[in-house]
Amino acid sequence: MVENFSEWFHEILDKGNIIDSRYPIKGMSVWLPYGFQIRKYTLELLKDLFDKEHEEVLFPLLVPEEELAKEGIHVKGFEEEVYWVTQGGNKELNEKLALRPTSETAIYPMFSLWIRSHIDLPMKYYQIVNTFRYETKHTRPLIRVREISTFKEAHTVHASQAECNQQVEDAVELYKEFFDYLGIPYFISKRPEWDKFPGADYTMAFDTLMPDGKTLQIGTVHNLGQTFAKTFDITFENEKGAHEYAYQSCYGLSDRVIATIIGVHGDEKGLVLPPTVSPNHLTIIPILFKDSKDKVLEKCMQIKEDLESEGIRVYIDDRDMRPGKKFFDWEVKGTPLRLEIGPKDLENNKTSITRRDTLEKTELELNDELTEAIKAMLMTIDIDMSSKAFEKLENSIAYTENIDEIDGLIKEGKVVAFNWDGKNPTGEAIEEETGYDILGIHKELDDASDKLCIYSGEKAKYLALIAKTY
Ligand code: PR8
Repeated sequence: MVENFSEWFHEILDKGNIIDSRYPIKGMSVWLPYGFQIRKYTLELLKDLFDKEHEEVLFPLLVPEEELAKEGIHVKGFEEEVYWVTQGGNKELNEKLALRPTSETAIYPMFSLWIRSHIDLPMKYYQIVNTFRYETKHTRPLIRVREISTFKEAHTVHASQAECNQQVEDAVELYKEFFDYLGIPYFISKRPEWDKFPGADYTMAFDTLMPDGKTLQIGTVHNLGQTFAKTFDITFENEKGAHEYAYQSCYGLSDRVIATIIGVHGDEKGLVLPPTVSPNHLTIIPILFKDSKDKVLEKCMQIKEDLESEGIRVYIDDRDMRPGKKFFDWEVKGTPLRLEIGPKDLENNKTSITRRDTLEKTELELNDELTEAIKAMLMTIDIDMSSKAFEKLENSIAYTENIDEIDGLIKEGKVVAFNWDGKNPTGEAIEEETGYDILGIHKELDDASDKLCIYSGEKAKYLALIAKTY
């Protein structure tokens, strides 16, 4: 799998019934039923987190050229990636309309109309929409797409810089919680100046490590300061009656979340889904013979009902196919638990259950304790999958004080931590010399630290990370 992650990934998307990327527009794919369910459960998790403090809204897909062009740095960052609508039927439009690459320029003119007083603040909205980016880098299903079909974007407005800074920290915590539910490990770093979101004061990014040793940016939180408020005239009357520009943050996740669930947890047999987002927690495979079929199916139904009453998602696979083929199919689809039950099991009052993550098979008694035993197994799977993934990520960090070692370490699949003076020219020179990307600042170094920058030899301010990135 590591040798050819890309091939493995495409095969899983197909065999796992996740998406079909043969749609005849580059960078755009079709969600298939099983994939759509994983997407649905992932969204439910995120919405539960968002709904505690945010409100959901829905903005139009099209943005007038005039609005998109307003924020100079922002538009510069996206100009090469915008799809334009220029015609309505046969008629040329008076004004070009952009397919949103992200929604700042759609949302903020409306914020300007809605926000009047400090009483209206903070305002915390989110939407789950598709966005379009004409990516020029090599496109890959879910990872780098031109239609981001599941863009989860939050936009907040605040009355003070301090509150806005706090929101950025809270959003980082919210994303941590989200990724923790999925057992997806991450590095959090403050992106270097040259890699921050166009128009932001600074960007905090989540990256994970994919099996091919490349890091993938899986979420970003941007502190926008007052830049957009000044451009879009988002002002409010403060408690003293004076008018001030508001402070803003925004943060986003994409289809990459699903790519990461697949990549981080999968193995050579296929998907390994965390119970939190698996369409079925348990798949029952009845071993059916003519004379005992009804009895076995009746038992399966009873187990299903018992488990469902406890919130466990159960699917009985009674398709007319060999059990071996079904085992294989559910291994590819990554169902966390597979339970087999046939006439002999009924006689012995036993059943066997297999964990997808470890492939371990256990015998369980068919009694009143079955539901509890399965619940406990699901919890264990959740914890084990997460610790395994986090451990792998932690072990992937290597530290060096010698710039010449970076290439070798990254080729071994490592993410490299190094000391940096924090200066832009030094950072850019390090990227140039090594050919890799600086993820950003991982930790600030203590003032008393005597560490020196790996490139300039001057006093280092930060421990930074560098990696081969997607
Ligand atoms: C914003 N505005 O837009 P961001 N394919 C898949 N995933 C992608 C792609 C792509 N082509 N491009 C970006 N992502 C802000 C925040 C509203 C919300 C993913 O931020 O441009 C990346 O994981 O940083 C990225 O972190 C996230 O979307 C948000 O995009």
